[in-house]
Amino acid sequence: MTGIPQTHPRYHSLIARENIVEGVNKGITSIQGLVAQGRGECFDYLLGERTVPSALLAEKIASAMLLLADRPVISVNGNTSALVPEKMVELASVTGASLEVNLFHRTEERVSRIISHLESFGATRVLGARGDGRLDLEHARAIVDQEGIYSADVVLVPLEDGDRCQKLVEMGKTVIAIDLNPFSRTSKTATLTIVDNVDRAMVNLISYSRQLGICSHEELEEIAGDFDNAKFLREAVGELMENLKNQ
Ligand code: PTJ
Repeated sequence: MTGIPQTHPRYHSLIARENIVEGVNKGITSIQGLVAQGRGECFDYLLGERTVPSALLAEKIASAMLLLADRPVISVNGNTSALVPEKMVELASVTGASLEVNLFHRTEERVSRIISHLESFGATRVLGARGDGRLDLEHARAIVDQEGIYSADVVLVPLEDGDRCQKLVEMGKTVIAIDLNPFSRTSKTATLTIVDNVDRAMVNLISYSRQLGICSHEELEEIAGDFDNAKFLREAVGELMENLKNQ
């Protein structure tokens, strides 16, 4: 790992890069994951590398949705397991969600490495190795666990591909996406999209889930009840354009 001083103005971004590269070296992140991270970095730069107000509100709503769910699942891929392993384990614990490894570039070896990696951060049970359920898709993201994503009512999908997001929505599930690209098919298809860096989004989701943990069912329903995903996306694009104009 390259020694990055904490005083470096681009410290967080550079550490994320180091973590992704380390993920590839450990065999948990795909090589393609490096490209995906680069695209994310670009959108983050354009958004000013901050959580915009509409994303913060989406994070609050998403936390209420996870707390309200009967069978919430957090979908884990090679990028998120390198970037935010500890935070995903914590969010699962705070919300009572299951963690399930689901990969686009799936190999059984990578699934089992990611499971061990999450366990090293305190996860007690990570789904995804069984793969006894199928979504109607022609790529490996179709392979899911019956007791996990297949039967989930709410699925959190950070850094997703549009196909599976659409399929999960068609199956009647509530899909919460985290995607820095407000133009992506995933962002447009999800029930609720958080246009934020997964690293910042996870911190806010954990914090809101802790705060809202004391709320009644009715109070949570009020928070999660009324939103317009297209408006959140328009607001993210507006922030991006404003940022560009002010350069
Ligand atoms: O580990 P696997 O095999 O499941 O593969 C995972 C990747 C991410 C490689 C795969 O799902 C993929 O190719 O994803 P895409 O289609 O590149 O989509 C990833 C989306 O996440 C893009 O819209 C990026 O802008 C966005 N993104 C990338 N990095 C971040 C991000 N969003 C939030 N935080 C990030 N750090």
